[in-house]
Formats: sequence, C-alpha cells, structure tokens
Amino acid sequence: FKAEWIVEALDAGRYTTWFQPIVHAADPDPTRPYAREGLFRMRDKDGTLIPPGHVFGVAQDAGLLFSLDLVARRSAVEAAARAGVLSKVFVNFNPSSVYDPAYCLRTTAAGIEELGLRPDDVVFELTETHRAHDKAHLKGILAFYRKAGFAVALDDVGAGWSGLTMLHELRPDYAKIDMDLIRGIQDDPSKQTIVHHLVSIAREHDIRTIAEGIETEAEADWLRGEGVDFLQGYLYGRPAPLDGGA
Ligand code: G
Ligand code: MN
Repeated sequence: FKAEWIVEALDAGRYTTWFQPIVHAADPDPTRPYAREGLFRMRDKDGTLIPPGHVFGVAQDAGLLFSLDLVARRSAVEAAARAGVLSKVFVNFNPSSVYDPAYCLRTTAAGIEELGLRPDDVVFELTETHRAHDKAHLKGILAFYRKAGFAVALDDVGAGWSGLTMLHELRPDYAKIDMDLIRGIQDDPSKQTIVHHLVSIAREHDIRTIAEGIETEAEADWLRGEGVDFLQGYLYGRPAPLDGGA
C-alpha cells in the first residue's frame, strides 16, 4: 500500500497549516492583510516538509483525497482559531472528492462555530475546478455552501481554458487568477488580453479578483492598473506558520 505513509503521518499528527497573506491591491501592507490562505503542510518521520503537491497527488491515486481534504480543512480552521486571526481565512476545498456536500459542510462548519470563527470570515476556495467534468455537481456544492452563509472563491481561474465560462456559470464571490497567467504579465500581451477579459467579466458579475503568485512590483503594478482587487504572492509573504502554530 503505497500511500501508507500518508495514513501514518495523519495518525501521528505530523501536519500543520501555514498561511499566506492576501493583501489589498491599493494598499499592499502584509501586516494588515485582507485575508490569509491556509496551506496544508505535512512532514515525514524526520520532520522534513513533503511537497504538498506530492501529498495530494498520492492521496488522490490511493483514494484518500476525501479524508485528506477533510483533515486539511479542519487543520486550517483550527490553526486560524488557535492564533486568533482577525482577517478572513481562505480554506482550500477540493470538490472532486465530495459526493455529499451536506456531510462535508457539517464537519467543517461545526468546527468553525465551535472554535469561535465567524462564518462570514471563512471563504471556501474551490481547487482543481478546471479538471471537474461534472459542472452540475460543482454548481450544487457552490450553491450549498453559499446558502449556508459562506463565501466561495474559485482557485486557478484561467488555467487551461475554462476560466471565462466558469466565472459566468458559477458566480463565485472571488476569482483567484492562476499564477501562470501572472508571471511576467507586464511583458506578455497574450496574458494581458486574457487577464483583462477575466477581470472585466468578474467586474460585470460582482466577483472580486485576487491575483496569485505575485513575485515582482512590475507584475503588481500592471494588475493594479487593471483594477484587480487583491494580490497574493512571495512579494508580500511566503506561506508561514501563524504565531502559536508550528
Ligand atoms: O493555487 P494554490 O492556491 O493551490 O497555490 C498555492 C501554492 O503556490 C502554495 O503551495 C504556495 O507555496 C505557492 N505560491 C504562493 N505564492 C507564490 C509565488 O509568489 N510564486 C510561486 N512560484 N509560488 C507561490
Ligand atoms: Mn489555493
């Protein structure tokens, strides 16, 4: 069983959630972020961090994605509550692992109330939606979470070629623009065209935009000029433990 190390690490509690600031585009002060995205981090027996993409990839192949995603969501909520974060918290959520949104919501939402976070400070960030084949399923999950009072963000918008229809059809509260589109955008007319259209569609539908993976001031300046609302990336802060977390 090739994924046994994941089960072991979960049992041993060898995981945590780190956070990365999401700053206001107009006032990008990482000490006063608009929000923070929780990012799951697992360690091997020696305490070395395992690349998160590897952990989720192996879990998916082994049919463990549902359990791992659930643990990761709970870890994010607990870490945020423990540190007493005052900003909004973005919690990643892979909808492909979910066949019963009600069960999923109950387990996470119960934790949120219990730990003293306000539901309107929690934003569920739907990952891997460009790979989701069943749009009706996706729509159902999104509607369900919104009805329960949570905001919803779409991750990796613009990855592949499904971004525009996804925004229009799903109407999330936030759209996170994929970092491949952001890299070097100030010098790349085709990326500029795509992002320009994404931002105007988002604006038309009252969807707030977040550009991910900002590494340079030149990228940030270009995006600010387009009216992107929020920025996230190494330029403002790498994922790191919150005070009180490990
Ligand atoms: O798309 P998603 O939110 O899952 O991506 C988050 C991942 O991207 C995190 O694991 C984080 O470490 C990484 N990341 C965050 N900011 C940057 C950045 O500015 N540049 C690069 N290359 N990676 C980043
Ligand atoms: Mn994410």
